[in-house]
Amino acid sequence: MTTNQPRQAPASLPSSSDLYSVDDLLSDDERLVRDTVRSMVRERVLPIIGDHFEAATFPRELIAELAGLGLLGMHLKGYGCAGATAVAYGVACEELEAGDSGLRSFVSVQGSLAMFPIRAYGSEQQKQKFLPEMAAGTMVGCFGLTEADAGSDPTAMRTTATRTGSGWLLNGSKMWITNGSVADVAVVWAKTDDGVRGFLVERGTPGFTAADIHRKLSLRASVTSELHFDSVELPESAMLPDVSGMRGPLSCLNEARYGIAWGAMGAARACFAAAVEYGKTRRMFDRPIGGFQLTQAKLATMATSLVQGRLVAHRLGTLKDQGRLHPVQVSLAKRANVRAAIDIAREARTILGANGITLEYPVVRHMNNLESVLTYEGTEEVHTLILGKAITGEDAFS
Ligand code: TGC
Ligand code: FAD
Repeated sequence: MTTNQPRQAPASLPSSSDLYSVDDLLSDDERLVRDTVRSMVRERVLPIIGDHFEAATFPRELIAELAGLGLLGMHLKGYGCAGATAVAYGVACEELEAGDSGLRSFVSVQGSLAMFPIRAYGSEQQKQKFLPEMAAGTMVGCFGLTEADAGSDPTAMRTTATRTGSGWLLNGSKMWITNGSVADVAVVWAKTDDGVRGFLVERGTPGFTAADIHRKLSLRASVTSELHFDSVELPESAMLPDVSGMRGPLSCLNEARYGIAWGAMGAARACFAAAVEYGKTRRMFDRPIGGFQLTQAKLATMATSLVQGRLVAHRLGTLKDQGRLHPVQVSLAKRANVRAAIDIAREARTILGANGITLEYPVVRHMNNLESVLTYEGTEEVHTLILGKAITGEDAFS
């Protein structure tokens, strides 16, 4: 049978890092965020981040730049915050984490874990005092939920706040706290007679100390600390008035996990791009290693996971912007995208051979960082069980 239909030329193929043109789903404003953050990362982060990772230091000089781009608390409204869409916030996380997970962590903790609870549950006075400065980067925040013996199960926390005549007495300690020793204000979750409550503890408050955790082999360009509270006296006004119970801290985690679902794809994209480039230029057995079928199979699987993860992140953002996001959907995306990213990073590492273990290339840095990302904000296993509970109705935690 013949047909008179004219033959159409196939559409041109987008770049290998965005084979499904997921970026076409972005609005003009979101594309501007992508381009601005991407060029900041290229010009200001990539030249220095390997050295910071090696020295185990956080590039504090970047805080003002992150603030200048409106990235601190960017998805919050009012009080000096940018009020951007959830998708724009996600895009920023993806671009930042293409630089380093430590940079995205800083922004996640500041905006989603420290500023969000103040915005959502703080008094007007707390919002006025902290949020504009935190958005401007002149005040840094941290989030203290985890304790040495209360990680996946934060309800086991031992930190307590007891009422005094004029306020509260805080006792206990927190472990693995991002930005802990650089923070001007710590959002600390503690047990009270009225359930778990959040407290704003300012640096320099007598009895409050922070000590950095050393010898980390992951997330080295990020500060991680222990916080200690030894009979810390707090005024009544230090308590977040509008939330009690585990809903308080767990609702903050939704915000940060959301950013991680996007961010992990940035780290994955950077690893994939490094592997593609290396595959084209590295020659072995008289040909580029990208010409070997085994290398192509690796790259094909990586490219597919990247498309899938970025589509999931974008859909998650759309649901959030529509006010239809359920925490289980966040768990699905955090779990799936971090797993995809770590698999991509490990596979990219193999393509780079011995060069893959050095800081001359970004891959092993991302790969090691992603070990933390897999664990924090709910381990892979915790998110598996959250999904399992949603699917079956059976709660594996209790
Ligand atoms: P359950 O005791 O049943 O629930 C308690 C209350 O909380 C509510 N809730 C949530 N609300 C909002 N969003 C969520 N995602 C929520 N999950 C639970 C729940 O409705 C209930 O409310 P109410 O009013 O009825 O009392 O707790 P659960 O069984 O749901 O949760 C158990 C489990 C294991 C899932 C939870 O404890 C958990 O997520 N554990 C993981 C702990 C974790 O992720 N820690 C992260 C610490 S912060 C961090 O890692 C920062 S890294 C930062 C960086 O550098 O980027
Ligand atoms: P555990 O809870 O002891 O888990 C150990 C293992 O047991 C994991 O594989 C876990 O999945 C598994 N496991 C536990 N329970 C179950 C179960 N019911 N079923 C199956 N398996 C289970 N916390 C903060 O509060 N603020 C921060 O800013 C912060 N920043 C961090 C930064 C870094 C670099 C890191 C590494 C951690 C950070 N954390 C922070 C802590 C992080 O949230 C915890 O490490 C995480 O919640 C896991 O707790 P854990 O390390 O005590 O592991």
